[in-house]
Amino acid sequence: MQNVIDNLTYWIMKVPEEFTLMSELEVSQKPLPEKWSKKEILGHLCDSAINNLERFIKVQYEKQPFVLTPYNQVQWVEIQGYQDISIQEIVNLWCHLNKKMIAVIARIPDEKLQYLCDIGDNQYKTVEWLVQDYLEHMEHHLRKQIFTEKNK
Ligand code: NI
Repeated sequence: MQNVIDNLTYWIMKVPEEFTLMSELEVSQKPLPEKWSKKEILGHLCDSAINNLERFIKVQYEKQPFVLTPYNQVQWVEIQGYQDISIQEIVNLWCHLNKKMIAVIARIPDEKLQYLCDIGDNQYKTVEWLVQDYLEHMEHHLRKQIFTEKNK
């Protein structure tokens, strides 16, 4: 899990730094009316942290295999109105949530990393896999949609 913690630590330093280089206009622009702006993508990453924090906590005490309940990502972004919140506020929220995420991940005992979760469609994954997947999902959005070549 140390690699996940190291990478999250890196991004907690990097994300605020990169966003200070972008204008409010740039972070609010939607490529298409139905596509997320950079603000909304970072908001989506806050939602991912909120939902995964709950999972990484519950999986440690609930009956196995823990069943993951999906959440409607589009509705979460829309209902919370990330587009109308300042980028500074979203960056702060994202940083705090990921610091909390590091604290939770760091405390998962080794044996619990092997607990199984039901991710639907008769597929079962370990907690370790889910934690890794949390980071990969985050990095995918950051690299492909937020910090494209220009900002890298
Ligand atoms: Ni996503």
